Amino acid sequence: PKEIFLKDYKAPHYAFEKVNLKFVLGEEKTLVTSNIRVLPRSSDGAPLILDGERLNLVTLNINGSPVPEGSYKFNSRQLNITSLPTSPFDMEIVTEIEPQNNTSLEGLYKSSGNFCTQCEAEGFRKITYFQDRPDVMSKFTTRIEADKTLYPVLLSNGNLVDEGDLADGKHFAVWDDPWTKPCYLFALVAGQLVSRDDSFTTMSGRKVALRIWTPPQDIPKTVHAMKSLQLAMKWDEEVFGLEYDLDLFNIVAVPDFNMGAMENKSLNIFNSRLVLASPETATDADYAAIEGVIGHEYFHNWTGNRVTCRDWFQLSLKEGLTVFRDQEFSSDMGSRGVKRIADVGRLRTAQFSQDAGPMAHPVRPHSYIKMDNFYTVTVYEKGAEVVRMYQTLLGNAGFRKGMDLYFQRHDGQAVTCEEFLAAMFDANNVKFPTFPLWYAQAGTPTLTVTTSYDAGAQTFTIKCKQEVPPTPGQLKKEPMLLPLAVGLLDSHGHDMRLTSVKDGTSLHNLTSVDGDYTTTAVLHVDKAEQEFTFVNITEKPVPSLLRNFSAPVRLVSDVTNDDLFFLLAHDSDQFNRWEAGQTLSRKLMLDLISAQQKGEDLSVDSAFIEGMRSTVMDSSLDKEFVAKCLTLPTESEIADLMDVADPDAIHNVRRFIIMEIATNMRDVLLKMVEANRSSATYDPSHVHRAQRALKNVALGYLAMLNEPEIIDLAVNENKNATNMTDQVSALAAICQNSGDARSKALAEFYEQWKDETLVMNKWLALQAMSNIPGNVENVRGLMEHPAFDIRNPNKVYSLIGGFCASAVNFHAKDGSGYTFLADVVLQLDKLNPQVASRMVSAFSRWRRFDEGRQALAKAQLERITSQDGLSDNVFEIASKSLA
Ligand code: HT7
Ligand code: ZN
Repeated sequence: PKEIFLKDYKAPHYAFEKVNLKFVLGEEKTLVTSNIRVLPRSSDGAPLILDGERLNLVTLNINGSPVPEGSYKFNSRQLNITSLPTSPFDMEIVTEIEPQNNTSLEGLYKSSGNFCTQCEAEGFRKITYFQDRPDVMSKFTTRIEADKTLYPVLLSNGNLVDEGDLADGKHFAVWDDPWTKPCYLFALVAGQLVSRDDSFTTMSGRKVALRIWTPPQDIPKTVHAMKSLQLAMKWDEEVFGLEYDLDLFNIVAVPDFNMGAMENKSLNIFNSRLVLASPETATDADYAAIEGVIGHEYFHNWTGNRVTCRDWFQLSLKEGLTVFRDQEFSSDMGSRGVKRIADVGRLRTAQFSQDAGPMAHPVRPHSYIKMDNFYTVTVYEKGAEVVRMYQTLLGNAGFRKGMDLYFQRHDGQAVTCEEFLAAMFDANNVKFPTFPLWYAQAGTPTLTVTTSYDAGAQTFTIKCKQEVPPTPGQLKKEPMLLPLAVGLLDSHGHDMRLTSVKDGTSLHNLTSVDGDYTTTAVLHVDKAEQEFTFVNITEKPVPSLLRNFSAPVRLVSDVTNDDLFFLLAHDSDQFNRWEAGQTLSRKLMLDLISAQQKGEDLSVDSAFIEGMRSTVMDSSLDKEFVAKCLTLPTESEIADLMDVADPDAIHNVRRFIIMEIATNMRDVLLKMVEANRSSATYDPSHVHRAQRALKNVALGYLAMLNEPEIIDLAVNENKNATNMTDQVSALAAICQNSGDARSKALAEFYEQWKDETLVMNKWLALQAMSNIPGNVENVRGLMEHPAFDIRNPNKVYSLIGGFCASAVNFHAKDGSGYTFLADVVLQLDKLNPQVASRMVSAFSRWRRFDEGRQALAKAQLERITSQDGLSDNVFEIASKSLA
């Protein structure tokens, strides 16, 4: 397979000014006619190279005449046309495709009988020959012809400009998109769909029609999605001054979709799981995800569509920025502190681990084999952290100035990350020379902080050491500017006033935005070693470091356990208050793991339990925040901190601590269950969601004790649940232990929900993630169950992805988990390489385990790479994992 490098980027020789597409949709063949107005960008007569895969070329004309045979050639990937005019010309290409046989779910394909498209990143080349790259931006008009009974609804980008009936029971529609766009934003949908219709009046008074399309039976489940869309449109106007730019915005929900959703211009296509929700079938987490992703795709209209990427290496330009925007949107709609905790949790569990493994890559990768493999937590989540750092460094108003300048300079263009950075810095008149390294250097920096107080001088000094670890292909790294937000707590737990800080020889005054004193200082750490001294500090403070997780680093500090308990009780920064508890938990878990490995008895310090108890009892705290504080770090977060990951020991210790908490706080936890039951009618608002979160963590902890009385309680919670959040949480609590109650609850749940495919995915995931020994056989069995379908990505993510998330069974010592995953990957690769490659990624951390497991995992990876006809997608991940 061919590797593509950022350094080789060259602008295209030809511009495509206007593209007229005609689709004649059929059951056997679909005919695609593409008429393109081509503008040569130089007079050098360079060949025009068009991308195309799995296409049957029918005709190729230039200015109305067939291109002679000697003037073009093609292979399975490209069509190369020579002897072209040097002035503007018209090119017509007719191709034939078979969407009904397209199981890769990219290009034009069928989902539940309806036609739909997915073109990002490089799917348009499966529809017709084209310069399939984001820096070729054109105006598109699309005519769709299809059988009227089978496909009554015909949609594409832009405005509907014509429609009507044709002979033989067919009809047509013509859509015109007035905005230029790259072909990855093209979309087409045809099928039996109905819409929920509503509207939004923009800040300049334009009425925009909003439509959410689903099969008829799902329409009642689109209320929340519509509300989320309206909130997102309003939020973008209020926070960024960005208004929607067409009179119609469509969303279509499809059941078969490789990722979450796609921001095609004015015709977003969504995985059904991120649109459809009712209290009975969707959890609070589903409701939150829908709000976030509806926002995310809508926000792309400006960050991604109006200003797009020059090439796919710049993906984070749109994705990092848009994730940041959706995180801010969700924070404003709910609890800012809890949202930050959830986002950092994901970053630390998934991205830090990617950054420490064989697939580590910078936010802007230097090379790829298959671009689909770079839609990663690094590009998305770490990319969002990079955007957040601009905001932390420049302040909210400075960040907004930068965004305004970015749109002023680049509306309608395809640009690079440098251009975003330049807009941010120019708008604020700053230069931070080491900041661009965040785009180029992979690996999570370690920031080591030591502190000292000088009572005589009344100064408090913070010494920082920054190291960026080596990653594949990048052995030496430079220090990069990272904002370190710091607060200092006095002995009462109050924030001290911070007036000035010395950085080397210069003294900086610290003020808040309104010129008053501040209680959080943002230190600019940009050297390998650096010292900052706060002056006028009248007593020894407890430092609160890296407030709100101000930079994506691993923080190592000399803060003591006593300091951590103090911060857990008092820090005004909600994130750091939670983080203090997590740091204590991480230390405890690592200590107990090493005790267990030495065969020693395990015990949990009473101070830890008391810290938990006082957090839970503090009625001034948000209940969702308390639920987060009660939740221990994930097994994979702990595995990452160990020299040799020991999945059994980690699991046993985590379970042991939960049982200790449940034993010692039994009464408190029972009270929490009693006091936080849902009312009969579901209320998705924050207060009610928070109650459910707390109740369900408590129930899960209690059920771990496996006492008959508590299992009865969980069984009742399951039976009497008035919403899916409570029902599935109670089911999960019961399923932690094997036995009759578990089998019965699973069987009843299946009977109740077998006709709701999205609920069935929860049922599959719950069983797949089980830590019950030997679960691999159950999962193999479930692959044959009617609730499973290997062609549906959601089902694969639930069952196979769920299985890989259970470290105990996936990493079973006998290698059964590894063999199972390799079997599935090879089967899946023939159908859907994108999904297969996401699954094979579960192997990528195999070197973190003991020698026995390493040998078993390596053997399976070798079995995969030696397979004939393996896709480039799976090859890239598997071979990089082995390298
Ligand atoms: N921009 C979208 C990316 C996407 C995608 C990429 C590869 C393969 C399939 C895909 N479906 C959607 C989604 C987003 O980040 O907004
Ligand atoms: Zn996106």
